[in-house]
Amino acid sequence: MKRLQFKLAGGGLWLILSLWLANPAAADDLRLKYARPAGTWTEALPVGNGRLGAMVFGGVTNEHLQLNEATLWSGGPRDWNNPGAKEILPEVRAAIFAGDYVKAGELCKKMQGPYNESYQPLGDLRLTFPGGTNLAAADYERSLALDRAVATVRYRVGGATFTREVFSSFPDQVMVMRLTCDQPGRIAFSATADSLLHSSVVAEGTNTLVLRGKAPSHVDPSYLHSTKPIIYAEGTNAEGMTFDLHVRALAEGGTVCCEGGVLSATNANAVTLLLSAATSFNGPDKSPGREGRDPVAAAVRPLVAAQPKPYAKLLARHLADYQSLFQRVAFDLGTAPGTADLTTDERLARFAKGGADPGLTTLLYQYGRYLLIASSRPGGLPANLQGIWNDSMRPPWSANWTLNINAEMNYWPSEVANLAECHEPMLNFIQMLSVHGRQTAAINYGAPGWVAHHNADIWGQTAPVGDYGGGDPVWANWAMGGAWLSLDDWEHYTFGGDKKFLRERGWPVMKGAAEFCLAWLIDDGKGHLVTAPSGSPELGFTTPAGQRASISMASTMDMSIILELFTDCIDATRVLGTDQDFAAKLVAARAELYPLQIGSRGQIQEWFQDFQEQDVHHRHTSHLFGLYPGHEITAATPEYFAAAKRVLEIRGDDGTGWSLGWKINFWARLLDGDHAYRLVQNLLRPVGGNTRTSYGFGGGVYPNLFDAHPPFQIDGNFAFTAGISELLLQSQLVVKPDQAEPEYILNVLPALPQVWPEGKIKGLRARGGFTVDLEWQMGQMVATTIHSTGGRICQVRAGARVTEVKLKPGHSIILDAGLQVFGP
Ligand code: FUC
Repeated sequence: MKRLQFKLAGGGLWLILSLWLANPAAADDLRLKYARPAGTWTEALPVGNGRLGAMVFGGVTNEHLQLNEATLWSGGPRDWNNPGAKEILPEVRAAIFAGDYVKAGELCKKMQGPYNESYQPLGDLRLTFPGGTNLAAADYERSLALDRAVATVRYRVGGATFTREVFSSFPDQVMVMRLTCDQPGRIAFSATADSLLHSSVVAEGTNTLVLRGKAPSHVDPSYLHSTKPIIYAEGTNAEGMTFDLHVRALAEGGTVCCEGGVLSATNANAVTLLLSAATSFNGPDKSPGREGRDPVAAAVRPLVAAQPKPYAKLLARHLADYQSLFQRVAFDLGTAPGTADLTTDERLARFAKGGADPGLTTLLYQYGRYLLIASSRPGGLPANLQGIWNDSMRPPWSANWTLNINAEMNYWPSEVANLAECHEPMLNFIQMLSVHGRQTAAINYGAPGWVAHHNADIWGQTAPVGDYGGGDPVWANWAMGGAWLSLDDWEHYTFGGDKKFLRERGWPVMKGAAEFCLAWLIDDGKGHLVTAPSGSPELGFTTPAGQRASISMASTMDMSIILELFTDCIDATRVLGTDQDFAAKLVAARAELYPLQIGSRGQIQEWFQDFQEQDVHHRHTSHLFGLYPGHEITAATPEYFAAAKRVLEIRGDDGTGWSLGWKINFWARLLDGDHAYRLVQNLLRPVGGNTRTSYGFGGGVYPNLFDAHPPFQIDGNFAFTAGISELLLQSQLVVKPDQAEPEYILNVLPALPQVWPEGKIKGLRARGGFTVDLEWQMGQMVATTIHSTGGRICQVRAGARVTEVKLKPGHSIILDAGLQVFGP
């Protein structure tokens, strides 16, 4: 118990209250740990600072760090727009209105452009230690401390204990590996670096190894069967990103030398390795081969700055930075007896057999936050399909930003799980896409505003991919990428309440997306506005005539995204007091949008007609966009609410990793925590080493808790964290026509699963600039602490109880089980 002082709003009274203050979970609950070195990539442990990433294998005779730099991509800027598309568009629409959906799909292919480029691996650092393979190591442990963002390897050889610590520092922009032993003079290794990309290794001075290379000018997506998928442009001034990796050894005692491509240390007491890397990426509009920035200078700068800092200082700076983000949320569901001494893989196996382990849920929850901090930091790129971790030149789906669910999903936890700063890279990326997407809208469709389609890459691709006819329109021609992404700007505003952000950055992006949608919508001749062509990612249907097709009009996801966007835009104009004429257009159009339909099975229809889906268990559940992340389907619309539930019953509780993660969020919004928990169990299923691409079932987690689609895809990790948050706290805002200040509703413990009767979470964020701490016992809320940054009014709901709370900026209040102000 700790005594806390709270300033209560309203009366301006100071009350002294005794209450539980969430203690951060014990440090050991926040560790992934293993008794063996990683044998495979999905056993290795990820570290990252948003830009520099490593997978740490932790061997005894060899250490292997597989390395990434977030900006290292194939290709360069290019013209992906297709001026011929606008000639085809009327033909596509005519086919759709004639009911010839097969023909419409075929015609759509003519509106495509080139495929996007691929994220590339940087290289590998390999350390060989003396002693050979017969080295007998005891007490081996490999771990990742989520509260410190440090990967540690520790083992004993004879009487000597060796320790290796690895972290990636955001403040110093270097990766650091520290090798120590509790006996003097025992640190020795030889290190080499290599890359799958064209590269060479040189020594710089006596203590630095430099790997210098160049990326291909083009890499085909992994799913394309081509004879020459990887192309390098040869010659001076040729296209292709260049890169540098510098590895510098700083020894305490002993000697270090660098010769013949080998960096070695002998008889040292300790060695600190500093790793720095940079590419010639110079923004999405500059050729990285011809107008790139100098990667050498960019790699050397942080190295030189970090070198004089002692290891303890580098570590302290890293911890101060990382923990300022990570420690905002503490989460405790209790610990099951017998789990403390188990390794993470043992816990996964035990949980899969039905052994209770609430700590595994909190571990995976915090891992999602860890991974977002490690892969998405201000000034950098947003987390791609694999965050920043990738060891392949043809990673699954190019490790790009897939906009029909995956890229957005990556940012679902960012606001609610108190990492709004980590949302920044995505918000910047969206702004960049909005510029490129304006050209695509104009050139491809003759439309105002901006559009993005299914895939984006570092070059800001916004047009339909498919190499002018090779892509299936069910994904390639989906045109709602920009509209969906724009909702992130609104979400960022609703959580933080930053009107300046909304006015200067969010609103222009949202407005541009809405302008495109207004132009893209057409009259169906029956009193409704529809999108056409329109598909439902990435599922086809059978037409009434028995044909297989995928393109028609007004699929539910299109209409729900547009409804959400228009509503958010209308609200934004009220909040900002701007663009009243535009708002009036949106109000008028919104009233005519083709509405949700309930089909013959009592389900929300996926398409404008009650077509039969080609796969009833398909991983995408796009027609429930209005349930989550949208706000169209709530308990206040009981028929839709029931019909949404019916969709999930038909789709079932299996799926790929991200599909399972989405379903946790759906069931949370359906206020059914127990059903959501079934998905939690499925998502925690160990998939072992299975990395074979599956488009159907079998999602789960790898030994390192990376989400398995399979293969590895990080969105499921992020959806998990978002979904668990959503089970514990939901919030809405209501913007009334005549009020600039929205009203906020906080729903505490809306969908608590029965398996978590007791628990506490500190630091969740709610819309309106609130931060909320919750404690519950016997399945009932016992204390809710609400902190307000912006000083707003909110309505707090716990089951049937409702109360209104008025808080001044910076003030807090504690409510008891009856939602009464907790007082002495
Ligand atoms: C979409 C999904 C796949 C995968 C890929 C990255 O194409 O349908 O399942 O997640 O994106």
